[in-house]
Amino acid sequence: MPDFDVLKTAMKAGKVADVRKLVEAALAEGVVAQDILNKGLLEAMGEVGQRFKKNEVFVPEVLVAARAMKAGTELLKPHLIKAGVQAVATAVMGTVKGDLHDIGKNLVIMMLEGAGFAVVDAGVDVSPDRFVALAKEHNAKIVGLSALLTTTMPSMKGAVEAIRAAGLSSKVIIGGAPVTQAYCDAIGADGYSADAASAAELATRLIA
Ligand code: B1M
Repeated sequence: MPDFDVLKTAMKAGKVADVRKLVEAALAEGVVAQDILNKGLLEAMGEVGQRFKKNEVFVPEVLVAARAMKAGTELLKPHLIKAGVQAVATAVMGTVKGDLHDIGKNLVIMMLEGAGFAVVDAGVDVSPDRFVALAKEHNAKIVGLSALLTTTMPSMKGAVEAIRAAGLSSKVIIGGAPVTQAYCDAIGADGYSADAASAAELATRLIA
């Protein structure tokens, strides 16, 4: 039985080399890749997300933990594919048209991945049509829109309308510093969250 606490501690501290070594050792011991993912990496990311929400850790700590998680999941990926392990769902995530801010979007992606989603990163300056095309192509259950400028928020409305007009069943979630629940209600999006960890919880609730 591997010590998942040691792996979780290394991941939360962002120790990439240690995470790689521990994941490799667990695989060599015959531990199932999904257990390493669920009981080690995803649990650790969940704890980081909760602490981030409570302002106990900040963006740099989340970024280093996410980098360590990525190092671990890269080693697990071939084993998970072989075992036929599926992501909980696919999410398309991007920053809306005219907006180049991507730090918050990237944090949301990390938290979604930490919650078991396969995430298609649409990047920044993403038009409503592009969101529709990606959501269709990847059969996305969630489309996440981020905006940091009051001037780009209207593009969220455009994206929601385009997704509805295309007849897609994807749930649209929105966030970013100027975005509010009232704005979410006004444009008919499916959910708003104020931070990255809550965005992952919201997405999980919406696909349940
Ligand atoms: Co810009 N910028 N910026 N900027 N920038 C702001 C946003 C601003 C508030 C600064 C200010 O004036 N005080 C202001 C916006 C004013 C407004 O509209 N109300 C502003 C401006 C005006 C501009 C330019 C127009 C400046 C200019 O050129 N005159 C220009 C616009 C460029 C463009 O986008 N077209 C611009 C450019 C830039 C840089 C390129 C220099 C750089 C971006 C670098 C990058 O992202 N790669 C930048 C930065 C860094 C900022 C500040 C300083 C920091 C933003 C950030 O990354 N925060 C910002 C001022 C500030 O906030 N102090 C500012 C950290 C990040 C983790 O937070 O993105 O809010 P945030 O994400 C949070 C939540 O909002 C939430 O989760 C995250 C964490 O938990 N969240 C979601 C985000 N997306 C979500 C989606 C969800 C759910 C939650 O569901 C899908």
